[in-house]
Amino acid sequence: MSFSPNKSPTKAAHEHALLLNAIAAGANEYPKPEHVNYTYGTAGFRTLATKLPSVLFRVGLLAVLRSKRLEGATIGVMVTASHNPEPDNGVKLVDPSGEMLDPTWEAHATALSNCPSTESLISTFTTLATHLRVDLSQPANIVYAYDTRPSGPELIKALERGFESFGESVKTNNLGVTTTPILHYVVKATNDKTGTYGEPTKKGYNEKMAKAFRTLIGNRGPLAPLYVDCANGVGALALQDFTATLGDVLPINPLNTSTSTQGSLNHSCGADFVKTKQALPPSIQSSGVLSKAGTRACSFDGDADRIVYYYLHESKGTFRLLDGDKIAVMVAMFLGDLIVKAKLDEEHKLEVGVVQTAYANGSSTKYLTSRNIPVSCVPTGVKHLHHAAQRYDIGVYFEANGHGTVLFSDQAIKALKSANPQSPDSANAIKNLLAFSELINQAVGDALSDMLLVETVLAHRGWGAAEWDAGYEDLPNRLVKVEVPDRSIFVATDAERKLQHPQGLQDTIDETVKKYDMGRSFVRPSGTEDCVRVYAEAKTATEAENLAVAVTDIVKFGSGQV
Ligand code: G16
Repeated sequence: MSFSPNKSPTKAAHEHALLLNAIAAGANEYPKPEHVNYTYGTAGFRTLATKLPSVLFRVGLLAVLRSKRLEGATIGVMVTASHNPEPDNGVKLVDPSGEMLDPTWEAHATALSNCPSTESLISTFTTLATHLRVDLSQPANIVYAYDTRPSGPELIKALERGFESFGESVKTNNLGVTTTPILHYVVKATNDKTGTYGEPTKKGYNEKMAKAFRTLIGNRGPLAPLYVDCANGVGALALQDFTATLGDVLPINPLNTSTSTQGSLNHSCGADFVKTKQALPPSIQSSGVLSKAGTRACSFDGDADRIVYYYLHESKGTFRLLDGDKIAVMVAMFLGDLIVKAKLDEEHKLEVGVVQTAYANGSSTKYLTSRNIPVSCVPTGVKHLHHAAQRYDIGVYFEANGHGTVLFSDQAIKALKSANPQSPDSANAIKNLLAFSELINQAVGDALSDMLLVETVLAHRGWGAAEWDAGYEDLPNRLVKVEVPDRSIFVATDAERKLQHPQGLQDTIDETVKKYDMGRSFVRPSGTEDCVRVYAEAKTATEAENLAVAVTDIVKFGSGQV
C-alpha cells in the first residue's frame, strides 16, 4: 500500500502521506503473526519474545502518539518480562509522571497490536490519531530501555523502527540495558518542571539514592553485610553501579549475577522463585552464606522492581520469608512513629495508609487494622496500588510478591517543609521523613530503593531480621499456577477476591473454603503468564496445601479439563 505525497495539496497532507508510507513500510517489515491475540495485561504485553516484534513496532507508534497528545511530554518504554522466564519478553509504556500508562490507553495499545494487516494498522492508527485528537505536527520525546534478555536488542530495533516512522519530530533517549525502576525514575525526572526530583540520568538516580541513604544512616554505619540475589538479571549491573557511588556504608555481597549465561535469568533464583517456593534459591542454600546467625539476604526479580528478604531461624535453621507484606507493615509502623515524633501542628497532621491486594497474608491485614492503620485492597497490578496509595498523605503500597513503594503526597511534603519543629527530636523526625521521600522511588516499586528503605528502618530500630519478623506470624499459604486451555474464561471481581465467571465456580470455592480453619482462597487469571493463579491460606500448612489442591481441582473442572 502507498500514499501519494506529491499529489497532496498542502504541506501537512504531504507530511501525513509520508508518515503513512513510513508506517506501512515498517508494518510490512514487522507483520503480525497469525493466530496470536495480544492483550495489554497487568504490566504491558508479555509473551514469547519470538511473537513480539510486530507488537514492539506498534508500541513505538503508540508511544509517539501519546507524547504528541501530551504536547511533547516524555514517555517511557521499557522492554522487559520481569519475573517471567528468559524466552519471554514484554513491553510497557510509562506516562510522564513516571507512573504506568493511563489505563484508558491500554485498549489502544491492544487494538494496534491486533491489527491483522498493514491496511488495518494504517486505518486503526488514523482513527486513533483523530479520535484522540493528536496533533501530529507536535514534537514527541521518548526514553526507552531494556533488560538483559538476549531477545532485547532485536525487539529494540522494532521499537525504534516505530519511532523512525515519524521522522525528525521524535527525539529519543536510549538508556540501554537498565532496570525498570531506573527507567521510570528518568521519565519522571525528565518531565519534572521544578527541577528538584533529580538529574534525569542513571548517575542522577544513584546519587540521589546514595545521598538520601547516607543522610538517614548518619553515624549508624557501616551496617552488617547484606547478601543480594540479583536473579542473574539487570539488577546485578545496577547494584554494581550503585555500590560504586555509595561506598562502604552498606557492605553488599551480590549473588546470582550471571547476566550473560544463557537460561540463567530468574532460573531457580530471584524474588518470584523465593516467594512462590517459600525457599532459598538452591545456589544460596548450597553456598551456606546464610548459616551464620543473624545474616539476612534479599532477592530482586529479573528487572529489579521487586524485592523480598529472608533469613534462617537461629535455632531451627528453617527458612523465614520477609515478603512485601512484612516490608509494608514494618515501614508503615515506622513512618507512623516518625510522624508522631515530628509533632506537626493539628492542621498539618499526616496519615499513613497501606494498600494491599488479595494476596496479602491475612495476618498482615489484621496486624495493621488492629493498630488503626487504614488498609485498602485493590486488584493485582502496580497501576491499581499506586493510584490507591495516592489517596493517603503517605501511602505505603506493597504486593505480597515484593512489588511496592511509599508515596508522599504534595501536601505531606509541603507540611513537612513548612513545619516548625518543637524540639531537636521533632526536627530530626521531620528531616528523616523528608529524606525518606528522597530515598523512596516515587514513580514505581524499586528493589534497590526498597532495599535501602528496609536497611534504614532496621538500622533506626536497631533490629535484625528476626526482630523484624517477630511482629506477626504469617498464616500458612500456597500459591499455585494452573495451566488451563483458555484463561480468558476466568473473570474475577471484588478486587479479584471472587470469580464472576465461569458461573457457579465461586459458590463451589466458597463451600470448600468453609471446611478449613481460617481458610481463604481465591482464583484469578494471570495478566503476565498464560495461567490461572490459585491462592490459599489456612491455619496450618497442611490445611493451606489441601485447600490449594481442592481449589485447583475446582479450577480444572471449571475450565473443562476434568
Ligand atoms: C507484574 C506486575 C505486578 C504483578 C505481577 C504478577 O510484576 O507489575 O503488579 O503482581 O506482574 O501479575 P499477574 O499475577 O497478573 O501475572 P512484574 O514484576 O512481573 O513486572
